[in-house]
Amino acid sequence: MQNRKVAQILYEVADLLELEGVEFKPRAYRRAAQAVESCPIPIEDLVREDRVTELPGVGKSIAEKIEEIVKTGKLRYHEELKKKLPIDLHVLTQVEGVGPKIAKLLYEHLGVRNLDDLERAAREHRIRTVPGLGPKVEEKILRGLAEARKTEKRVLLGIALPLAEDIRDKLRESGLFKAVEIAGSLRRGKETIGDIDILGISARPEEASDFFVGLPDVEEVLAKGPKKTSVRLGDGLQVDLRIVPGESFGAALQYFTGSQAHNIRLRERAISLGLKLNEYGVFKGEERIAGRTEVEVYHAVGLAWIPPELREDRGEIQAAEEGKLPTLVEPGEIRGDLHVHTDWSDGKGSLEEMAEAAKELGYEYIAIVDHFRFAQAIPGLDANELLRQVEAIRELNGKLGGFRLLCGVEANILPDGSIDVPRDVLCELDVVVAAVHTQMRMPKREMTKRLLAAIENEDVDIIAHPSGRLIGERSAYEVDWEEIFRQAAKYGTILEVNANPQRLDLCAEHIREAVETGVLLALGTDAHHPDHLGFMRYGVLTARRGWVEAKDLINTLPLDDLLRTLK
Ligand code: DGT
Ligand code: CA
Ligand code: CA
Repeated sequence: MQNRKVAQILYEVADLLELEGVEFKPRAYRRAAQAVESCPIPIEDLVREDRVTELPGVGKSIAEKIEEIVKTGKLRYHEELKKKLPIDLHVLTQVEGVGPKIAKLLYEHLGVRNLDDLERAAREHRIRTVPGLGPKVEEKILRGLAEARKTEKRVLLGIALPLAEDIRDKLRESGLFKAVEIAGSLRRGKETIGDIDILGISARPEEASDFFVGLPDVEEVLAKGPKKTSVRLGDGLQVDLRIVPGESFGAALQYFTGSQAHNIRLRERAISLGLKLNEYGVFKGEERIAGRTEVEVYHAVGLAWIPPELREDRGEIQAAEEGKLPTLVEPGEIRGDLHVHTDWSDGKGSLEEMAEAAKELGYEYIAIVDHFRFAQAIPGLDANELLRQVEAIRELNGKLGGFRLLCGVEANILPDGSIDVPRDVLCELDVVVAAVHTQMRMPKREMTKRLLAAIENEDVDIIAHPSGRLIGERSAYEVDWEEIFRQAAKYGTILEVNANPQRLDLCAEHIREAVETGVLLALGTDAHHPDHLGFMRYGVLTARRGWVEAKDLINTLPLDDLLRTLK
């Protein structure tokens, strides 16, 4: 999979163009980069099948550039741009506090080309000497560096999970294993993954590990043995396979699912009960009293089984002890997707195609919320086109059996907090989604005011991707979340959990705060292609990590109740 590498070059082209003061193009490159990065299909496959332009936001010209990168490993256009600014711009701007402009200043004044240079300059307090920067910027960069180092090599859940499931399924089909399960942060549904952990039971461990290292994705064998084998895949991701005895499988699954903080808490509890807990089982003296299944392990220490998504030492053990674990929302309870784009704006599927794909997933409805156009060069509908789309949707709904397309729009929240879609158009719609798409680096107080204005606007139903973050690319807006959640609860404005693996926005921690404040949530994939409807699972995992129950999510409502809630 070369998706990440291709995306990085495109992101860097966007930043370099922006520094040259080029308009609109940077946005186009960034959108293309996002599309490549979050595409579940290997980009080299799309190139081979001549399907690159199927990616949302990718036209002919950028498609040719993507082909060039896949075929030659680089892009001449990128190299040309880089001659003027020979630095690791993409890596540097991932550090919070370093935008393209600051990166350029740091290069010109201090010769900073990469993360190591940046770190040295910050530690030696040279950043504060650059005109226009200062001690505050320097401190922010130092903090940002620590974060960037931590996330540097992590992979998105949306990339790692399909890869891991593919490996798991191949191991299962080999006939060499009695059981195979995914453990680690992946099983907990974390938004980024350090490495993939897989557990198996096998009566033929040597053959089993031979089979594992022979899988087509494996590039390098890091360690090999009958108990533990580690490999590196083509795109750098590490996979650990541990083969454990059946009577310890549940205990090992518990241990290697983590989190480490949860495990430490659980072991303390075992000790306080006079028991010993480790990856081989729960022991009373020398006797193993549990270990074969996870349920057994939790019961042995007096707890109900705890869903993996909750295992972060955030109060789940106490909740299990008191019988107060939440009944987490299940994928099967989701009746529809509330954030879908079509080829009326920048999506790649028609209304019919998106509806068909949604019906196949067993949904009862989806909300069509194409972008409203706020600048000529950016794809989106104007008021008349939106009204025509409403007509088209109403007509199509007549032919879809029990299934229903909701008419909506993704309006822009302008810097002053107002919405750019005229009111007389809004009242024709079933659902109004609003989101920030421009001027994202506002000071905290102003950005909070901007979002609050949208929340208090009675025409707005849902605030989409409320924090604006792109994982590993762009940090969240600075916002007073407590205030946002309080007002959203008060005005009954719904906040989105955007299920696109690059966004997962709100994040799990904010989801939990929001729900505790009484905010209702809506799951939406932000699909720009029929295949993207499948992102829903990442949204559900993230919601579960935020302790979400069915009642907190409007996607679990039957159509009539949903429409009533949106009114
Ligand atoms: P990752 O890979 O960084 O996304 O996160 P994890 O949680 O998958 O971490 P990993 O792969 O290092 O280890 C898998 C699990 O094994 C971890 O969640 C908990 C358990 N584990 C690993 N090392 C330790 C340890 O030193 N103490 C305890 N209590 N548990 C550990
Ligand atoms: Ca792991
Ligand atoms: Ca591991």
